[in-house]
Amino acid sequence: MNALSRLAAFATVLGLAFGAAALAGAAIDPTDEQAVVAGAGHGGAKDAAVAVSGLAVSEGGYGFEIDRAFFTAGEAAPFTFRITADRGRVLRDGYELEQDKELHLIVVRRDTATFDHVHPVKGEDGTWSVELNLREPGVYRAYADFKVDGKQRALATDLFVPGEFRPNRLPEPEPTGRAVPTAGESATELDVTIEAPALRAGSETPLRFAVTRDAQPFEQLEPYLGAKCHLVALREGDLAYLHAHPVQGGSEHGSDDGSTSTEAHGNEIKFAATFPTAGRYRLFLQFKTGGEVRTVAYTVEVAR
Ligand SMILES: [Cu+2]
Repeated sequence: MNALSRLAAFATVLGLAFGAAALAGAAIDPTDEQAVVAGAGHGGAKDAAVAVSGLAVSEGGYGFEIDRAFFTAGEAAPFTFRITADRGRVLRDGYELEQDKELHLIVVRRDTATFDHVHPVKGEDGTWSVELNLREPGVYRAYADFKVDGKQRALATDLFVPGEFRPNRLPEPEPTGRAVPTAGESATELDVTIEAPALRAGSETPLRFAVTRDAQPFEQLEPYLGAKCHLVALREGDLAYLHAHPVQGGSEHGSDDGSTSTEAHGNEIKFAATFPTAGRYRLFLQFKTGGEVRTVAYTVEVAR
């Protein structure tokens, strides 16, 4: 772990919280290793209820209406859907940008063996469309992650790919993962080590990731979705959803926004995470290098 502490890198500090655990107005010192999200209502109160999201197709007056739930394994096909608001009115406007996008679509097979993160295009009538290619048979969870009225929401539904489903077991926790290119083949093998000491339910904990190539710090990280990286965590059992919200220290004062000068080139990525309950979670970290998005997956264990 000394290697980690030696990495002199400014890092984008992000807050990770389930749905309603708003991070607005958070104050972060990006140079503080113990940086936590202040003013977010956690206050170190372990028993504070943390709302979860990603469990419902309709919530808080908003709905996720899909045009198809069945796909053929390995065949790219259009996926269209709408977000509805009060009394079924299709929501066309009012989406707030979150990590540079009005809506993020995450599709994960229910055993968490696959992970896709795409950005559908919105038509004038409010219909979102994107091409999906679900490669293997199984049941998938699709999350529409968007922000309206200042509140982050993740509505979710199941998608089905007929065929012989061979579910994978959730991998055991491992500190280092291989960063796999999302598309195409890359000759550069990158490893990403997670340092997540003493994760406890309901308490905010720093998570640190360090990117290396051949055991040397790898610093050629490019901005991805307006931040240094993107992180999603799913709870084992019900696939409740956490989406990382970048919390960029001092940006209001014109200092580091995580995407300029030397600050963007450190090989370390930091988050502050609050997991609502004890148990295992699957984390999907994404970052960009050489114009290519890479995904690393981890299993973490959260104690009571
Ligand atoms: Cu996205």
